Amino acid sequence: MEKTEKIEVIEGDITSCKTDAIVNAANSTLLGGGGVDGAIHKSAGPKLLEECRTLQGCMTGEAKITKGYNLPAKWVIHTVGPVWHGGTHGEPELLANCYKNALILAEKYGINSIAFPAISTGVYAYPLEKATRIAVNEVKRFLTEHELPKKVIFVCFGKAAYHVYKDLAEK
Ligand code: AR6
Repeated sequence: MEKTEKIEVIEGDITSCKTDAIVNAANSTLLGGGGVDGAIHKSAGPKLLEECRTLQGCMTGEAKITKGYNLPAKWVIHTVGPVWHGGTHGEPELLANCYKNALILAEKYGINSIAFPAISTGVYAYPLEKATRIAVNEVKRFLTEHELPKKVIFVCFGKAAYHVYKDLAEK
């Protein structure tokens, strides 16, 4: 399969994705927060927080995996995106690491399908188009070099993000 066929862009709420795994844009405590993190914890139920408490946090750019509990997804891969400080503080490399490390974990767990939110583009203020270019490049690169995951879905929260992703992912 061509790598572009393995990528899909949809508009929606990641908590309803029926992929094997969904990715959470968490903070370094892994103990919940607002945005997509809050939505994932709310849908997964309190057992997710209980498991997260055992993980001892996560560094920016790294990723950790938990079960999905009440979510349709079997797994949640938590990653911590960089806070945008103008782009000269290692933000692009750290954001690329989020995608790469989440995909490495997915492959390790035999995950066929995975859904990503637009990591760092909410509370962490990473400019959407810059972040999307990194997301798309990292995912395409990984899919070219690895068998798993077989399918990656970019879940966009709102029309604006959807159009940016569509434009860049289909290039
Ligand atoms: N489904 C898909 N995407 C969503 C959803 C959803 N249900 N809700 C929001 N988004 P953010 P960050 C989009 O702020 O910038 C948390 O408090 C949103 O529109 O969730 O990485 C954490 O605990 C945006 O495009 O994450 C951290 O403290 C994208 O998800 C901090 O926010 C990411 O926005 C992380 O900030």
